[in-house]
Amino acid sequence: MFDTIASKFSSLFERLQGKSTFDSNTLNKELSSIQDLLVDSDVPLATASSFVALVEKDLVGTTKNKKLSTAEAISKIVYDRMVDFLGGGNVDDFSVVIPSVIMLVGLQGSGKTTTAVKLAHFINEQTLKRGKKRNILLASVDFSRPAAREQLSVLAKQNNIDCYVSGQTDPIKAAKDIYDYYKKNGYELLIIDTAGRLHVDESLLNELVTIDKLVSPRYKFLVLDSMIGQQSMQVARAFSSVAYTGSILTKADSDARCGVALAFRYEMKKPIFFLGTGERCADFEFFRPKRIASRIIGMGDVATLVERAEQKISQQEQIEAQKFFESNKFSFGDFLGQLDMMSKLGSLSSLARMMPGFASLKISQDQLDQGEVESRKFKALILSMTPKERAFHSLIEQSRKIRIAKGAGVNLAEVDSFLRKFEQSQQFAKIFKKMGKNGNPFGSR
Ligand SMILES: Nc1nc2c(ncn2[C@@H]2O[C@H](COP(=O)(O)OP(=O)(O)OP(=O)(O)O)[C@@H](O)[C@H]2O)c(=O)[nH]1
Ligand SMILES: [Mg+2]
Repeated sequence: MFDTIASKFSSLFERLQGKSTFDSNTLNKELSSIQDLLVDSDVPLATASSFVALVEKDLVGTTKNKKLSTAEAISKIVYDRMVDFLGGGNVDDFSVVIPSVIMLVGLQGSGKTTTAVKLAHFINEQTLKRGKKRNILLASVDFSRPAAREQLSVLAKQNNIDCYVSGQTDPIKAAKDIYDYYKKNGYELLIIDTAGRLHVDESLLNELVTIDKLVSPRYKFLVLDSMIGQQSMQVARAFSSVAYTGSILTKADSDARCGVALAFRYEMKKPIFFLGTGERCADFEFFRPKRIASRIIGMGDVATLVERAEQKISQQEQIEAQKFFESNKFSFGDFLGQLDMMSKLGSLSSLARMMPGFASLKISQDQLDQGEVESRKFKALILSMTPKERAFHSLIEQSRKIRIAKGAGVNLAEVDSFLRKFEQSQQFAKIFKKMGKNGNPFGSR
């Protein structure tokens, strides 16, 4: 997510590091490279130049008032302005009012149907955390494709969410029928999926406005595909007649540039509520300007990583993980546990991208994929060991290595290399332990 721009910002900040002052020529050059990299990331020129003008203005005040070097000031100001452009630092998470109708609108293929189910699932998960349950109904008024309504009901069923398929034959009658069904059956929330078009046209907008009047949605979300780049602003403006509440950005997991996020918020002055980050139902998160700004400028997103860990890893597992790092005698069994825990958090590449400084390391997708393959191989190797071998790896002599290699479907050299890497990681554990005691892995200096 935002990989390209993150690595460009990282290179820019690296280049500036250590410089305490700039002559006006250099400064202008650096500011215009910020503008260029924004435009390359699909930010409309007008938005990018407003951004840079504000950075320049802030720079004068900050270097005068605070004891920051120009380079430090630029990275801080770029971050602060980015947060501001994305909606500000104190945006509250969306909290749905009950009862409500939520309507999703957007272009064909933008992700409305998938998002309808993701949103229902997300609200369910959030409510469950508070020990409650929400009664949610999904329904579609998309008559443009024969399989559209079927698609929603299949996805809803897979995720145990109620879905009503109206027997009516046109979107307007169906909307009325769906609304009556929602009311009669005491649902707390109705999420309506609508039809899309390749381009916004009058007939679609008229249809949406009529449905809007019939079902009185409290929230109308414009579902925007992050990949459509500069075209997104035309779409956002064209849908204005539906008076939508804000937007949901989808496909942010693709090599999405940040253009849509920055331009939408700045130009439309409406909030972005959520981010779709993958095809799975759980790939959905709140849009939080501070975290997104960190990702865009290559500072990582540890807050989201911690949140994910809290949601997906039990407290007991977290205590075990702590022990793992503190012990210098961890076994293959512990290692297996760590691999399982990592996979609960997401793919290696999605985790790596949230680490601060990742963008500046310039690790390629191929290298990350290779890491993913390696960790699967490690898992197969450990699973081919007996419990005794997992606890005492010094037992693993030649004949055992041959058996383990066969069991894991790898060659002998790979077993040797794995054992060597494991021993190295035990050395790391010693360093971590020391770090825990001294606060510095290299001892006191
Ligand atoms: N990678 C990724 N794919 C997504 C995301 N959201 C949706 N998709 C995919 O995008 C494609 C289109 O999604 P739909 O939900 O069918 O889009 P739609 O807006 O309902 O499309 P129409 O009904 O044709 O108007 C599907 O293959 C989805 O799996 C996302 O956040 N990330
Ligand atoms: Mg659809």
